[in-house]
Amino acid sequence: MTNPLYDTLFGAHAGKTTPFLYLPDGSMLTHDAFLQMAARIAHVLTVAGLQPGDRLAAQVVKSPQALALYAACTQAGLVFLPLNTAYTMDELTYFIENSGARMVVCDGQGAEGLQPVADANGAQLLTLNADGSGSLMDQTAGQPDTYPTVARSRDDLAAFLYTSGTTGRSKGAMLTQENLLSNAQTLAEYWRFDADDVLLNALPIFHTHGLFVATNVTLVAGGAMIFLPKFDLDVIIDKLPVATAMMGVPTFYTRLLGDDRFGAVLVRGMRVFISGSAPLLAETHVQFEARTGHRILERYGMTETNMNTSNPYVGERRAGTVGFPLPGVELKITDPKTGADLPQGDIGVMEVRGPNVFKGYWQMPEKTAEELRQDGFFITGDLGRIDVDGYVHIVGRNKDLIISGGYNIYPKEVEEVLDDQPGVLESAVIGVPDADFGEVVLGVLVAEKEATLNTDAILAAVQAKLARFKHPRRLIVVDALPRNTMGKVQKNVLRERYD
Ligand code: MCA
Ligand code: AMP
Repeated sequence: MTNPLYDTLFGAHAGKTTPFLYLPDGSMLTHDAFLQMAARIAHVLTVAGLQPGDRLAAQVVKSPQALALYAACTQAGLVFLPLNTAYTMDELTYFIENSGARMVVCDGQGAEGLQPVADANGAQLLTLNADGSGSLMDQTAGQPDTYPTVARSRDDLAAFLYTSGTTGRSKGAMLTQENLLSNAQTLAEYWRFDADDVLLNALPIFHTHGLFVATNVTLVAGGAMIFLPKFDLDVIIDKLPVATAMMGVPTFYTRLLGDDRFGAVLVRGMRVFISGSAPLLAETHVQFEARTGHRILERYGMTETNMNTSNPYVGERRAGTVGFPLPGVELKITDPKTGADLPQGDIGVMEVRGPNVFKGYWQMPEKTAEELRQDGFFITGDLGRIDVDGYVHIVGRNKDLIISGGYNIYPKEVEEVLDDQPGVLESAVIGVPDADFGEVVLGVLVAEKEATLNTDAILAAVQAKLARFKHPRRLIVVDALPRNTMGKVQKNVLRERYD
């Protein structure tokens, strides 16, 4: 194979007039029409002078064209860097600078703001709007609808995904062709995907879940997707009867359960519902089965590793667990302090090794060394245990992380912005339970002596800096933060207090 990822996901479907994308307006795009669109985009990128290995940063609304941009990057040997559409200019500036992207593709509305950032970094800028218009697609006019696929090896980089950390700035997780391909093939087989599947995909395609799990698995199997720009309950209810599979974060499933129209009749044609990115409450699992007769299949993954474990397709899908390590993936539980292996049943840090584990963080060798051991085990920072039957249970986190509606928020990043505001002495950011998002962000502030804090002004300042999903839903001013004898802020005490 000249380009394993492209050849398997995309090239294998050349010439097929089978459905690939069912779109909200009722239209359908075949595999072949999609590949032709991708080839034309690949020509535009090549004409622009991009070379294999160059990074292309894309902050675009989910659309067939946006997905074809991913296919085009794969075919042209470029490293695809998708970015959350909620990111602010501050956040984007960092990602573009840090990645050394040579091309930025963004919505027309954001172009004016991003052009100077692109210029300052020597990157070109093209636009792609939600409706598929913009300078990128304008330039595809007249381009050939086939493209000579650029040769790549399994070890070459295919994508960068930025992930925040408990300290410092976001890190670019470098994912190889092998990481993405091996995982997609394993999952397609494990979850029994085939060419007859129609996957309801309402997830964003700028993160692992919607792109490297939902989309890649469908592509490996040669199936189709109902490709929705976002989770809209009415649209999902309308489309469920023609789908065979769905993937979502727990919020998708709790929202469905909150609607009386949702029940067994609607999902008669469904084969499997898969959940991940955040803990699915055992209660949701039980309610879902009672309502539909389906047991949700929960799996566990990370940006750095793609998917690590999954409940079985055949066999018991155990509520409150994330199932077994996937074929080819090793998972062990270690002592958080010493790194030593712990006996079966003990709680410790989960470490994983396999072809799915990333290559390291872009230009951050120290951070890579802290989390990726020499022997190939990646320290996930999730706390878990393995029960007597081999099921993995995630029991908590050894990292300060909030997961809200499937999006990760590192408190440190929000605290840094809060601490910078006038009159703020210090802050602590925690996640508090929320019926819809699982957790939402809460900020606790301490004022400097004699200062009176204007929480509205502080929230407005946060807005300019951070994506909406990271904003505290509430700010509380206290006299002092609870600390232990070592002086460390006791976030557990705050969580109990504001539960
Ligand atoms: C939207 N808002 C949020 C979130 N989403 N706030 C906190 N957390 C969120 N996740 C904001 C909106 O901007 C809006 O702000 C307000 O909350 C209400 O929005 P709403 O209309 O209810 O939200 P929505 O547009 O319906 O979106 C909710 C959603 C969406 C459908 C749950 O967030 C979503 O698709 N999440 C999936 C994320 C995902 O794919 N994660 C996978 C990462 P305002 O007040 O201004 O109106 S990959 C991963 O984690 C690993 C690898 C894995 O294992 O998969
Ligand atoms: P990210 O770094 O955005 O890819 O998020 C990865 C994190 O999401 C993991 O380290 C876990 O903490 C969490 N996660 C993913 N899937 C699950 C799951 N099924 N149950 C609990 N947590 C999960």
